[in-house]
Amino acid sequence: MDLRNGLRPLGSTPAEFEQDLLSNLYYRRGTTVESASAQDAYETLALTVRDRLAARRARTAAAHYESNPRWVYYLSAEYLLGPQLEQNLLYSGTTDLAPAALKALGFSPEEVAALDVEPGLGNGGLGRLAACLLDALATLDIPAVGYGIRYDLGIFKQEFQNGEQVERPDDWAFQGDPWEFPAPDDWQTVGFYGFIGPEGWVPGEVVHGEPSHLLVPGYGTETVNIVRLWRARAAQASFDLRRFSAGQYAEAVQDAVRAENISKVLYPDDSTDMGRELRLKQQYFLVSCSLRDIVRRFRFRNSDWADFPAKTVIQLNDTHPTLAIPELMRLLVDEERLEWEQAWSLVRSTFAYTCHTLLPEALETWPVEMLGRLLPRHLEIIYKINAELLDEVRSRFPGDVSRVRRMSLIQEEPERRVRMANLAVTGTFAVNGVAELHSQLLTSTTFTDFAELWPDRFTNVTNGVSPRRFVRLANPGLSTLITSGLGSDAWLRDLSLLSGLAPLADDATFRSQWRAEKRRAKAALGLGDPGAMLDVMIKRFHEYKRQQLKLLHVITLYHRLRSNPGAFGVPRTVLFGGKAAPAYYAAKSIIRLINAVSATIAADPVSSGLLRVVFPANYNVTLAEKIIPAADLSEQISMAGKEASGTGNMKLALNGAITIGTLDGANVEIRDRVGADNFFLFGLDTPAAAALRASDYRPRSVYDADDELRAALDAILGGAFGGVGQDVAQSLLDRDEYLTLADYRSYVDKQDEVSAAWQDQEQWTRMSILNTANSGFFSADRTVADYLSRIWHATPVRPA
Ligand code: GFP
Repeated sequence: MDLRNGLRPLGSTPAEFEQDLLSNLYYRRGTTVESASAQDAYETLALTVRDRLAARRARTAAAHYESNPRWVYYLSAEYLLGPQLEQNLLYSGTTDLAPAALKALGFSPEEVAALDVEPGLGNGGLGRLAACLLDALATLDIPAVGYGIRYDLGIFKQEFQNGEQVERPDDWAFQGDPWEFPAPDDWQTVGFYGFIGPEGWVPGEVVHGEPSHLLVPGYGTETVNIVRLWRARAAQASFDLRRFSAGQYAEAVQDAVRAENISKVLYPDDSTDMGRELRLKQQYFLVSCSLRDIVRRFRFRNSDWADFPAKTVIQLNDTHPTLAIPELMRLLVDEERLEWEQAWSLVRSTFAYTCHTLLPEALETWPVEMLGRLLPRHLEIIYKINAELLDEVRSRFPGDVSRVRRMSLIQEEPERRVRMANLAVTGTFAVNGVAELHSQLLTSTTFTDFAELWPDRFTNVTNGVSPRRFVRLANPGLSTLITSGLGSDAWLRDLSLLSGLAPLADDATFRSQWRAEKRRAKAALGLGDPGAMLDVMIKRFHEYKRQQLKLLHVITLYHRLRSNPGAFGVPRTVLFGGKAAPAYYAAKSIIRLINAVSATIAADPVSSGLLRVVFPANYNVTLAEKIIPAADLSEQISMAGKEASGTGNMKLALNGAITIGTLDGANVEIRDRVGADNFFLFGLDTPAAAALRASDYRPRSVYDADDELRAALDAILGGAFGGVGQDVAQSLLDRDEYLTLADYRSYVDKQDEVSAAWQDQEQWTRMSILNTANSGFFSADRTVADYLSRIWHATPVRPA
């Protein structure tokens, strides 16, 4: 008996687990073994596993209450949490118990597991990074809460129709979500619109935020943290009974529908003003609910505002939650009645900001008109922050008018807009990029002026990934092999121990076991020939990431195959995975062209057994976990100076894929660690790419000078792939914004080296093992340790 919490400990024997499963089936699901559906079994299993974590959660919360620690709050518009069942089984130590208990009750564990739907509450790397950091925070016993939005519809489901991407709603929780704990008592009120009267801001619309939380267990420790997600609810008065009684059913609920639209979808289409305004509403909804919750938690435990920064650090995951800065000012000044100066000093000692991009167009700005209409008081506060900022700039750099203009929180031309990144830098004590190169480029390009004003504010924290999720769960076979090679599974909590695998690269038996694991993973993926090299490009579609470059290489291989099938050499399966933003037409054209090329190659008997292009639809965490273990070659081929970090590159290297890549993002650090001999480097580096972009670059002359490139582009233009993709080829010839043609020759030649290297399977396997052995640095645990020592300065609290 755990007396302090009055908890009956949950049993860990098969019989006890089975007993709990049965009682949950009866008492919580309200059904019986005879009449239970697979869904009943799934939900009951989830409850049984969740209970075990909830018991740990109770002990964690007790320890947190006792120590009143410094909290790390992570504010993020996105969380790509991945499937919950397999994770929670592993973290609760019930991976073996569960299937046995299910079978004993007559259920099929496979059928039950297939019902676990991943909450797709994010888009790409940024959302997945957030999930990896929460995992590492719990594993390191740091008191932390992740805050986000509980979107009804997550990232769309991607389907292909005639090769074109079609988006379908992702109603991920249509059956309810058994992992979630609703906490309706902690609801918050959020205002929008209205005016500023003598008493302050009077909102014109009021919405409720209702939280629920998911458990975030640490691995190999007792700690269980939470991620708290807000859902918008209409204030009760918004149902119009009078209209309903008059038969105006739609009108009766219209206010409620409008309120609840706020958390309806992740990334509403922002190609219209309405869509943009909805996004801004989402951002404010997230920060307002979360900050009120943070303030509530602080006040519950403390009485003096001066202690706020000592007890609180709030990390802004990109600019989406930047309104938290004026919102906290408003709460402190208008509601808590603090002086502006004291409030500003608290704000500036509490927030930190992570920037995830190098694309100027990805730095958010909002029209002053829209922000002022939606949040009039916040605009006032932003103006005041700006006035103080510009005074500081003027006194440090007298007479430098253009600097003042660049640094202002308000852009004047061509339209007055609020620059969220400038606000984020101004209102925080630390700003970090997500890889060494990225952080350097932030201070030397994106934020130069700010770095000159406040050099100490800028730092780097290189991204990392969860080894539990992306090695242990994704690749159980390889994990077992690693554990046997190292003699222990301690690497799952200290990934630097992987370096102990390096000597095994010279052990022929270990190498053949390693190869066998790759083949097994390929077979599990359902790819016909496990002997073919699996060449993988999995990531969001964006022109800077250059899926089009990979595609030009594929077409070149196909042309070589047609002209001389006998000399083709290495059989390859090229796999693409990823989604394009619904309104991003150029990226959608690339998707369509990939599918067309894939169909053409598949239909041509000459390619049989030698070249294949596969593009499974709806790339998500679930699919990533299947593809990554099987990959031989990892494509990280962005234009240098554009990819902030990349994290897929880390997941693939950790699973023994060898990278072909540019010197971009974290590729640079991966190459430094795995060694230049175990990495296929090509292309222009950042200064060379920038210089070429700044010069009179003519993609057409590159085309004229290279026969294979010309043949590839001519094939597209000439309609060789069902007449699809002419726009893609034309834009490369006319503009080539991301220097695809400039890097083509270097890339294709390097791919020839890749094929040559593949012929020596012993050597390839050696390289593969060394990639894993030397990638221990890329653990999210190390990332969190860096955040702790450079920014957060929070200390672990371990449950008793
Ligand atoms: C973004 C950046 C990536 C970076 C992640 C996480 O992800 O370079 O690795 O954030 O920091 F672009 P995406 O939106 O590209 O997926």
